[in-house]
Amino acid sequence: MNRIRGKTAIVTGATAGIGEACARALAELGARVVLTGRRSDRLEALAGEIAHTTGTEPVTATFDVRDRAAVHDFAAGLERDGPVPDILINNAGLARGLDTVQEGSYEDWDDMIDTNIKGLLNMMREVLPGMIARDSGHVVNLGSIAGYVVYPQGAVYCATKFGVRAINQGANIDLLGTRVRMSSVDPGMVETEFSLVRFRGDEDRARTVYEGVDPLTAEDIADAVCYVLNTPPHVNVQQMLIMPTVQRSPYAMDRRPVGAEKE
Ligand code: NDP
Ligand code: 8X3
Repeated sequence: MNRIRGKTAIVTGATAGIGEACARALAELGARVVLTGRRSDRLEALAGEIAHTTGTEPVTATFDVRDRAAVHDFAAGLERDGPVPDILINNAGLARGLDTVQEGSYEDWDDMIDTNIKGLLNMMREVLPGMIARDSGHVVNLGSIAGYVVYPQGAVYCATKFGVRAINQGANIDLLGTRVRMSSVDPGMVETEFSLVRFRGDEDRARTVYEGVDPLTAEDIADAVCYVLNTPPHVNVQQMLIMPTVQRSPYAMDRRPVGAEKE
């Protein structure tokens, strides 16, 4: 059964990786997607592709989730003029650097905390009231294994994902008495632009993260997000942890010589 067809789904961070894959998967299931991110050229290209392949009519909106006024204008515009959102995929996020706390960069900390925690909250704060008023809606937050286990030089990124898990739990309690659902999909290693962003465009360093392993793909996570969204209205998957088979924890990775990772 397809419970996604005909719904309107906002996807933050739709210009790359998991968000882009979620947007494609949701549109293929017949959702109208509202694509958001900061890179408008990528949003327009994806909207054109989705319109062509699915016959749906994507909407695009270029803004930074850290910009509260922009998030407010975006959400208020949808409530006023449509399409009114049924689904929010709260995905925009990033890691910056790998550093000890004693040597970390204030700029990197601000990027991560302001995007992954405050940006995610900004979206919830602006989108949830309409869902609550309609007594219907579903928010899917992108957490991480980094929200369960801290790894060396990852304290601040991990703190943001521990924060996402706390916000997801707390907001679920706050939503008691409504029929608005809230889920967290929490992946281990997914090969996207994530490491390229973490290492500020250093392609060689980013590549080594995925060398000799068979990581998750953005499409694997989009599948999980669609599963969570497609459950019946009385089911609320509150959290889902998904790891690559070769990664049982940030500390347990089956890394093989390059070329030997696939069966
Ligand atoms: P990508 O770098 O491939 O995509 C990140 C997306 O977030 C981009 O579309 C980017 O768009 C958007 N984004 C970043 N900052 C902002 C901002 N300030 N305002 C609006 N959009 C923003 O990474 P992933 O797809 O891998 O990451 C998506 C989510 O999944 C993140 O929350 C990440 O923490 C989480 N995650 C990733 C894992 C991985 O191993 N890759 C594992 C577990 C969780 P633009 O730059 O155009 O604004
Ligand atoms: C991204 C996965 O392990 O790099 O959240 O933190 S990890």
